[in-house]
Amino acid sequence: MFYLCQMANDISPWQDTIVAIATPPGAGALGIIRLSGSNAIPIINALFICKDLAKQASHTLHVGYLKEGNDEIDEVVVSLYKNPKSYTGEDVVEISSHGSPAVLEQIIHACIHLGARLAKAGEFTQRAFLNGKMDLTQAESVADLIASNSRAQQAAALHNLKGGFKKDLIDIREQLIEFSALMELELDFAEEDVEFADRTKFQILLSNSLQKVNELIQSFQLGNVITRGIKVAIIGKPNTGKSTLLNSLLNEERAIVSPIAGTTRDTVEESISIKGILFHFIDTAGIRNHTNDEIEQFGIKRSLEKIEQADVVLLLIEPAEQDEVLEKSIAHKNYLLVVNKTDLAADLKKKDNRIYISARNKSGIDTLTNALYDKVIHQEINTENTLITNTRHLEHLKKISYHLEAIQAQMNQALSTDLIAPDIKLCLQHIGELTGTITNENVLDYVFSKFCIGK
Ligand SMILES: Nc1nc2c(ncn2[C@@H]2O[C@H](COP(=O)(O)OP(=O)(O)OP(=O)(O)O)[C@@H](O)[C@H]2O)c(=O)[nH]1
Ligand SMILES: [Mg+2]
Repeated sequence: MFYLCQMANDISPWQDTIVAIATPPGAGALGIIRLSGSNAIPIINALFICKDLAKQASHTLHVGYLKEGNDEIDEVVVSLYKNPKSYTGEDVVEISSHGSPAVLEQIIHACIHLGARLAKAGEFTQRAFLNGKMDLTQAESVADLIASNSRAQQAAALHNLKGGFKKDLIDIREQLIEFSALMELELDFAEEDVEFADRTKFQILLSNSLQKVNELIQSFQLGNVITRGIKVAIIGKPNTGKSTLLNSLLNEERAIVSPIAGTTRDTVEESISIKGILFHFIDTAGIRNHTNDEIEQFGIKRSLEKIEQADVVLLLIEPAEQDEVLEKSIAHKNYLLVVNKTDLAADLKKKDNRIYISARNKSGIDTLTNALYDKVIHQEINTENTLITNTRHLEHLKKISYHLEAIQAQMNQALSTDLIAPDIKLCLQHIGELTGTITNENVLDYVFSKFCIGK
């Protein structure tokens, strides 16, 4: 056992062997433990009693028993991935055991006794990045994909995992390098007093890059909405059917409904996915001017706060009613006027810009959710394009855009090319920081701290 620890001390810090449970905490049908590093195979081999795993080919599965000393641990399946063809680029072993926390813990302890150490959050992916298996944008997308809880978020993360954003950055970088090459050419001839009158090629390269960068910056608006989800406050006077609407949207009896005005006291929040986007609905206490009930007053105060926090407000009214006071109070917000209880109004004269539903009978709910979606999503979501969802990316892109504009301004003033060089260098530096070719420990700590253990 000792020689394994000894070996671990002799190698560089990111080559020591790490181990972690890759499946979520709690009991499950299966649990997966992952090992990565130069001792991954010797460690599993010391525990696996059925065959010599060191002699097995990469990308093979092996069924057998794990045993530490005289203690049998479990019957498992071991997957072997030999470097460099593995997730991290190192030797990787995945142990699928029965998903008992006790079994998983025993395997982890056995691996640690044999010289492995517990992995830090994101350390497997960090190694994949450091070993050149992926660039930093792809590594970040792994965490995004794991955290995604809507179809749109998942699609945006998967696009980047497949290298979508990376490719955009490579294209921009290539254009800038071509631009620099043209510039150098001009500089080389400068002493000979040759004037490069035609700078159209420069302009095209520059405006293409700038357009692409600005498109990416603009995509953050949608990307951010997709990541955060959309907060929708359901408001109205007491008894208009707000809680009934929440229940209809969720298809379950989540909030208490009653004919007594002032039923909802505290806000109730639940999320649903509409066309792949997550909407967070907030059922609020009905708002009325005169109530002596102290708890109801608190509820009303909270409703008013929720209105301010919401991205969209649904104002519920009854068919025979206007609610000019409340409508005025939300005029500064993005809102929809919703007429509920249409089942009670026989010959209703429908007005434009209102949505008619019966929350109790679940009619008009699709029209409402479609209108809600259109209210916040103004463009077609195209999974072929990169969506910027990450503020680290946004900040670098804004700086690239700034320097590209500076270059453009200098070109327009026909300034000498050597004045432009520093801005190009800065653009390339920001691209390098995005992809991770230029990086430092702080950036890596920031990026990988967002991961879960075992990934
Ligand atoms: N006929 C009819 N009744 C409805 C409809 N929606 C809700 N109601 C009834 O209206 C009453 C009030 O509904 P709630 O959902 O509790 O109303 P609320 O707006 O949450 O009320 P507060 O929480 O008191 O502000 C209940 O008796 C519901 O069954 C509807 O579409 N049609
Ligand atoms: Mg209610």
